[in-house]
Amino acid sequence: MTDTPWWKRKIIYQIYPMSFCDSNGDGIGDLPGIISRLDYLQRLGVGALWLSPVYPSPNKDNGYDISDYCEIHPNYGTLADMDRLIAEAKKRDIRIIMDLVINHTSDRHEWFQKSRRREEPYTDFYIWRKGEKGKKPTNWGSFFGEDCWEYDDVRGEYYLHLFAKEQPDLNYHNEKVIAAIEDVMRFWLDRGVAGFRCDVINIIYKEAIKNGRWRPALTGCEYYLSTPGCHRVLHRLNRDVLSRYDAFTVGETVFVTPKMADDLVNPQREELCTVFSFEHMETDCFKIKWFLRKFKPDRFFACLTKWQNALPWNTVYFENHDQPRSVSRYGNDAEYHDQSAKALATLLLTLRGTPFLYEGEEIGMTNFDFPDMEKVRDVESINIWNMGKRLHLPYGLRWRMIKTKSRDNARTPMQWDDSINGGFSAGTPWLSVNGNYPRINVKRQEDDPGSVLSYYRKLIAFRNGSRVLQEGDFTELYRKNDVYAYRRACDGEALTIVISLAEGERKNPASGEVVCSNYGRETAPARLAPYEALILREVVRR
Ligand code: TEU
Ligand code: CA
Repeated sequence: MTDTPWWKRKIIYQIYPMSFCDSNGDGIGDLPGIISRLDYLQRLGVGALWLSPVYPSPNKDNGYDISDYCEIHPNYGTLADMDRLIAEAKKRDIRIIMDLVINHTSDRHEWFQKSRRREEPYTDFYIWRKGEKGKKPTNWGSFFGEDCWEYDDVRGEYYLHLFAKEQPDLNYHNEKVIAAIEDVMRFWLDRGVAGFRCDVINIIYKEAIKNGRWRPALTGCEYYLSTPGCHRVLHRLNRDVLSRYDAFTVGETVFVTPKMADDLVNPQREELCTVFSFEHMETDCFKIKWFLRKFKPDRFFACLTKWQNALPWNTVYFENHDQPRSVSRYGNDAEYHDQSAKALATLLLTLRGTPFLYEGEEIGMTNFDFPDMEKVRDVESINIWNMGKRLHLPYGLRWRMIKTKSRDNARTPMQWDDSINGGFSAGTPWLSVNGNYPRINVKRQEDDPGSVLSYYRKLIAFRNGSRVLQEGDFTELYRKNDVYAYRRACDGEALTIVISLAEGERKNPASGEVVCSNYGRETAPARLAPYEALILREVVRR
């Protein structure tokens, strides 16, 4: 037995509950639906499920606006369903990770309702400021393309919201807020969850915003990104709660540099276990996702190497509920759908770190096929669309932005089979199913040994039994344009991984005995085919 923690050995699968599986025909995925798919997930070989928020919420931001931290949204079921999910998953050796969204609550949360009426102890639970002479307290922007201060008539003050106006930010200068959040964490850990994915956790603590004394800022993030106060709060949550349950944490950390990330995960500091960095998600844009630029594999690979080298342990992910589908973004979802999905699978499962697989990625689900804004539901997309209109951006550009970057690309319902609505729901899905479901679905891929799904199963099974892939160190061997090769090694054993994201043939820079090939090869070729991926075994001589 090794003493390596489970989260370094296993793969984590993200479920977006609204879009995963609807058991009662109301068009919304739910907990009984997830339970009904546990056998599928076990067979896939994943070790934990991260559930995007399933708490009561007015769903202005699909659950990331929580109105009660210790209940289940009736759309998803009940606390009893949650207990059943935890127990049933456990039987299959699968852990459950909850989404902890504590930068903000919903404006419908009881804490906020009492805060606006100045009812103790909630008066200072949020960030309230007067603003001077009818001016907002600061000029910061919000993440969703609007102002970040909203005037509240009841209280006669502005409150800060870094996301939608229905998502007021909590005040971490207030000890009572920290204590209340600790109670929430204990509530779920006591029910048996294994840990938390911590939403935008590196921006929870805003340095003093003095009323009327603010200086204009570019975005405002200089006042709240990885502040010393944020580290203090995280250490506190770790010491008081997380460490006592040996809980796993992954922090979603926006705009994070390797140095900032290291400060959050360095075990000596006792804050978080891991973080999600964003830099490799910015290789097809100029810093802000809406400023599009062409995807270049070399930029992507260089970024992966940079992070692999910078941190002792990373998370590895190419998709989540906020990002476009990887096969459409980094692969070719038309001519080379299967090959590019498998090449990305190989990359995802062989880098050093905890791999996070997002629902549907394992069958190569693609970006949405909506013809216009009418079917788009995401608050961010709608805000950006309207902002683009105000700025007189041409229709074509605006639509291209939405089409390539809308979060709804990843939120279309899971494609289970070729029956109506892809087998997701017998009712009308809350968001349209992608029209390619008759071709791309679980059922069709299950029994096809050549499918993307079968490839994932095989590779996950291999990784689950491979100490080299789980724990081996990382060395970049080759990186040129669209070809990437690296070595993973430990205990005198080594694997070389070669990935091409090219549409044409390329020279193969590596050799060795073929362990895995997305072209079904038995020996390593001299030239790589389009989107070819290989895992090669070599013997390290000492
Ligand atoms: O996302 C944080 C975040 O930074 C997003 O603004 C992200 O940059 C954006 O979605 C990319 O388009 C988290 C959640 O993952 C997201 O779903 C929530 O909307 C957001 O926090 C607010 O809770
Ligand atoms: Ca339902």
